[in-house]
Amino acid sequence: LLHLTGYKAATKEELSNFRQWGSKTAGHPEYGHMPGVEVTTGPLGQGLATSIGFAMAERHLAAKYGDDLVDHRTWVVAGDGCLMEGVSQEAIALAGRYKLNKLTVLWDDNEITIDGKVSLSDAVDQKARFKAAGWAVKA
Ligand SMILES: Cc1ncc(C[n+]2csc(CCOP(=O)(O)OP(=O)(O)O)c2C)c(N)n1
Ligand SMILES: [Mg+2]
Repeated sequence: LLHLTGYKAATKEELSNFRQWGSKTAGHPEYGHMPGVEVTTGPLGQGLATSIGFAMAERHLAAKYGDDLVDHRTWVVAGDGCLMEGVSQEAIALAGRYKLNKLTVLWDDNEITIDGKVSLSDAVDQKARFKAAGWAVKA
């Protein structure tokens, strides 16, 4: 995605070095090595929870300093595994409670995780979960 959205450091060469020692395309990227990687994560679900913190901070700063100074959106690309982690439920509920409508989660519903098909271990209706927490859901 960084390559496709024009980040110059995310070259094709770096993509073919995915998960190689010393490359900028680590399996678990860390903040400070590649432009566009904005947090160090690793544990599934933590990135989603952090994004809700980003969106809360945006609303807080806009309320304090005005929309003409602070007015941006927060975008998340979340995988099946991110949504399978318990921490995602708390984060989703909090975002719904505060109506963080400048936060958008794109769910990569590719039905696969590291273990194989998602259906091996999970049959949750993810869209219903978000709806239940007060989110606008588009399929
Ligand atoms: C809390 C936690 N448990 C386990 C892992 C190990 N792990 C890394 S990727 C992955 C599966 C990811 O699947 P998905 O989110 O659907 O991503 P996809 O492979 O479809 O891109 C797992 C279980 C992890 N990173 N964090
Ligand atoms: Mg997946």
